[in-house]
Amino acid sequence: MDKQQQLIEKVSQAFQKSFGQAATHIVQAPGRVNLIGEHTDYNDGFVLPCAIDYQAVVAASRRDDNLVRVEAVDYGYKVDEFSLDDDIVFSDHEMWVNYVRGVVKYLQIRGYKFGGADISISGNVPQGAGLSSSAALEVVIGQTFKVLYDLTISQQEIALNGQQAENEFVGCACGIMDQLISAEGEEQHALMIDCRSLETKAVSMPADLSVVIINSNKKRGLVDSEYNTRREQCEAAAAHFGKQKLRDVTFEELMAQREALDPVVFRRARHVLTENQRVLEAADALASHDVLKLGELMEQSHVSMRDDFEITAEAIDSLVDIVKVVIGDKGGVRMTGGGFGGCIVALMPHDLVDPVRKAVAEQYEAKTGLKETFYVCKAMNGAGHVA
Ligand code: GAF
Repeated sequence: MDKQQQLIEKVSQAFQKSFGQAATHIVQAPGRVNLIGEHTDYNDGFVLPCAIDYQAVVAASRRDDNLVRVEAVDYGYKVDEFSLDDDIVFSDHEMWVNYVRGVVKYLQIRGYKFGGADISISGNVPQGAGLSSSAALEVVIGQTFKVLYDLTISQQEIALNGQQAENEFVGCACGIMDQLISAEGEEQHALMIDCRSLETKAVSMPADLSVVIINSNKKRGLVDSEYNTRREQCEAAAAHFGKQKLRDVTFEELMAQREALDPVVFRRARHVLTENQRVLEAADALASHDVLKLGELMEQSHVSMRDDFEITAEAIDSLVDIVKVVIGDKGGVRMTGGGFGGCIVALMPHDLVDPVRKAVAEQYEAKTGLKETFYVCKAMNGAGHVA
């Protein structure tokens, strides 16, 4: 039984047991890995993520009343219950319920009309690893109400609604990348997303390359505060040029103002502007199967995150170095996600997966005292109705 099938079995059985009948709908939303384009989304820039075959899966049925009952299979089958007729409020006790409540609340605020639901949810997106388990949860809940009540909501609006829930209800100032790729991903493709227009371009993933994700298992401390500080520094850089977003500042303009800018703010802006350019080039390199170029761009991206944006960590840098030695110029490797720990992503020919696995197993723990987790992924479809 594959991973998705196992999740479907799990939520179907839990639903049957808790709600006394079979669920009418099974819905999934994936996590994501970002190939390149970090901290560019909230600067209205470009990103190149793909949805992965680790996902949140829901079993659900409509109810005749306005109650929403949500069972978290992975949190000891705890149930959250709220009414659509009441003000939906933040819970200080259980964090997971806020992603659900927030999504439902903003669907209502956006004017969608729907009734209650019974929902069992489970997932296998590693949590706190920078692979967007929260976005998968937000998107799967939006998608569930869409299919249960035939809502005329687009995939893009499901993503925007999830982001709004995270920004305004949960209180994390994330950009749109994670929710959008979870809602709109395409099998065997990465999506180049223009985070200003929200236009996407599917870029085929070369069939001869494996997508490897390695979790450093370095705890991501201070993520929210550091993330917000980076956002503020980017906004300060844009404001220096009288602009709202760094997307509207050219590299030449930035370089001309180097002395006038605070040196840290300058480096943050340099990361964002050069990273945007790398995303555009990486999308072309991926499409034309120019692995050498892709590898160079991923390496430059990592260096820029390490030195200019300062969001990597020693453990992450050493993981990247170990992998780079094995894959040489046959692929690419970099940290992926928000940073300060979490995962690296590597693209490599299939026959290098085992040598990379072996090198990391032999060297990473010895160097850092941490034990990695290794995933070989496939690019998969975004949120949808499974059965
Ligand atoms: C996190 C955020 F949620 C995204 O919006 C994005 O900014 C990313 O960090 C960094 O690229 O995943």
